[in-house]
Amino acid sequence: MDNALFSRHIALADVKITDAFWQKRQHLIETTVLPYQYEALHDRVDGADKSYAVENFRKAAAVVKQLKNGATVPVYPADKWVYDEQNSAPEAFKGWVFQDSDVYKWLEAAAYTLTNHFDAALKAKADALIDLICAAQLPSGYLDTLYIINNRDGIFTNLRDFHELYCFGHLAEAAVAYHRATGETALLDAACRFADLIADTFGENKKKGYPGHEIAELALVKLYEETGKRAYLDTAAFFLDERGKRPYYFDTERNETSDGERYHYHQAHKPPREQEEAVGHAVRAVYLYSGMADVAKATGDDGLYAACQRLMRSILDKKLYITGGIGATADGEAFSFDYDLPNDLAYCETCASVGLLFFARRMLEIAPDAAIADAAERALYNTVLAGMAEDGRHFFYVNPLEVLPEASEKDSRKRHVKPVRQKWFGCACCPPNLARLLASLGEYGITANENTVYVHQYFGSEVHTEPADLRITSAYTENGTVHLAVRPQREMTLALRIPTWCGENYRFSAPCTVKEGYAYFTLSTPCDIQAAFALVPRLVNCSNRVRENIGKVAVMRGPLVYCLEEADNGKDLHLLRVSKEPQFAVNGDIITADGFREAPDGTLYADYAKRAKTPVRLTFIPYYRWGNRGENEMTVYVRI
Ligand code: FUB
Ligand code: ZN
Repeated sequence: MDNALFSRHIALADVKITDAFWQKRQHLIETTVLPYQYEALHDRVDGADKSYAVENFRKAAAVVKQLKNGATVPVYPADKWVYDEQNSAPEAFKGWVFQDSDVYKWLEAAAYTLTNHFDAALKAKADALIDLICAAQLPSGYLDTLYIINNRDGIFTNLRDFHELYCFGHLAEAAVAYHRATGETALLDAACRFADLIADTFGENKKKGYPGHEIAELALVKLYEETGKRAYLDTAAFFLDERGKRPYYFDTERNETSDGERYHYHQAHKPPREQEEAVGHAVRAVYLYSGMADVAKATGDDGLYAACQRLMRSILDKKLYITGGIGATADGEAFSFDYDLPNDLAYCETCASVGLLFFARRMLEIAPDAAIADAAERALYNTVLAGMAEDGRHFFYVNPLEVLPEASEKDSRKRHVKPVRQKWFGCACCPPNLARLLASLGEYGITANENTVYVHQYFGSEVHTEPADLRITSAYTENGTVHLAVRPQREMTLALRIPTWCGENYRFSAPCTVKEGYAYFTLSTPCDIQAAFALVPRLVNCSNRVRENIGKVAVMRGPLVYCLEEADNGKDLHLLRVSKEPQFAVNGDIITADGFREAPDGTLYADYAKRAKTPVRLTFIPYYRWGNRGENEMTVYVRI
C-alpha cells in the first residue's frame, strides 16, 4: 500500500447532493420509503409479509424489565432460522433470526436522511426506536432479541447460523451514523456496550469464533474510528485472522464436520488473506471484503490488501453482471464459478450490489482505481436503482436480466425471480439496505487527502473539504457533461475519473495529465472545469466465455444498461433481434433501434432454412426502470 494514495470519503454533513436525478431519489427516501418501511417494521402494511421486528424489541424490553425485577422468565427454543405463528409460542421471538437488523438499517438510513435534511418528525420516530432498543439491552451489554426473548443461556453458541454478530454490526453502523447526525450518544453507548462484550468474549485465550454472516468486521472498524477504542479494531482483525483456520470453528461449535461447500458459503474455506476467488454467499462475501479493506488500511497490512485486490479482480473480471449484479446462483445466494452468469436464473441480490459499493469505496480510499470506480457505477446505476419501484413502496430482492412471468410461476428453479417488485419480504434485508445507501450517497462520489481530491462519481453536489471546495453541476446521465467549480485552499490536485464507457471520447476544458483512468489537474486558484464524456447509445458484447450471451448484445448509454420490455415490444422478446447498424434514436431516457422480429416456427423440428423476419423498431428503457408497468417479459441481452 502506498500511504500517499490514501484518501477518505467526504463526511455526509459536508456534501449536499444537488442534481435532479439523485435528489429525486433522496427525496423519495425521505418522504415515502422511510415512512413506508417504518410502517412495515411495525407490521402495519396491509398484504405485506409480517416483519415482527419492532414487536421483537418490545418483547425483549419486557424480558429485560422482568429480569431486572428478579422475575422468572420463560425460555423458548432458539433452534430455527425462521419463527412464525405456527412453529413458536405467541410470546417467543418471531421472524428470521436476523430481524433486528432491519430496524438498525432503517435507523441508519434515517440518520443519513436527517443529515441531508433535518426533519423533526423523522427524528422523533428514530428516537422512539432508540429508546426501545436501549430498553431491550441486557445489563451485560448483549443485545440480540432472539436470544434475549428465547434463551439467555444460549448466546454465542451458534455463530454459524444465528447472526448475533451480524445484528451487532448493523447496530454499530446505525449508532455511528446517528451519533454523527445528531451528536446524541444513547445508541452509540448501547453499541459500545455490546462491542465491549464482544471484545471481552472473543480473542486470543478467549472464545475463538468469528461471524457466520460477516459485517461485524467493518462495523467494529467504524466504531473504532468513532471512539478511538483500539480493542474494536483488534477484534475486527482477530475475526479476520480466525476465519478459515482449521479445525473450522463452525464445526467445533457443533461438534461435527461439514462438507466443503459449507466453508465456501461462509468464506471460511481459507484464511481471508490467502483467498483468491470470490466465493460463497455474495452479500457475506462483499461485507467481509469491505472489513478486510478497512483493517488492511487501518493497520497497514499489505498482505490483507493484496487479498482484497485479488478478490476484487475475481469479481470484476469473471463474476460481475453487466448490470453490476453479483451472486449468480440462488443456490446459497452465492457466487457461481467463473463466467457462469445466467440471465434468467440470476440471483443478483440487491444487498450484494449495495455491498459491492461498500467494498469499492473502501478500495478507492486505499488507492484510486478506475476499474473499481466503473464497477461501483455499474452497480449503482443499474442493479441498486432497479431494486426499488418508482413509488418507493415495492422492492426487488433478486435482480434478473431476463424474465418470463410464466417461468417464474411454473418453473420451481425460477421461483426466486419475481416479475414485479414486492411490498415487503419476510426476509427484508434489501429494502432498508437500499435506503441507507441512497440516503448516504454523498459519501460515495468523492474521496480526498491533504493534496488531492478524487472525483470517482459525478453526482451533482456541493462538497466542502480540504484541500478544495467543489460545486459539481452534473448532466452526466442526460448528456454526459459535468461542470466543476473548484475553489482550492492551496495548491492541490484534482483527479477526475474518465469513465471507461466513453473510450477516448472525452474532453476537459483545462490542461491535465491522464494516468490510469483519471485526469489530473494541478490547481491553486479558483477555476471552472468543464468535462464532457461522449454519451451515445452503444451495443455491448459480453465475453464469449459467458456461454449464455453468445450471439447476443446489450444496449448501454453511458453508465445505464438498457432492456427490452414486453410493454413496449410485445410478447416473445426472444424472437427479437437488433440490427448490426441499429440507427439509434434517443428520446429522453428511451432509446429506439432498428431490429427484426422473427416469425415463430410452425413445428418443433424442421430442416434448416432461413427464418422469415419483419423489420421492427425496438424500444429500450433503462434497466433500472423495468417492472414498473405490471407483470411482463423483460430482457437485457438481445440477439443480433
Ligand atoms: O442473512 C441475512 C441476510 O438475509 C443476507 O445478507 C441476505 O442475503 C439474506 O440471506
Ligand atoms: Zn438483501
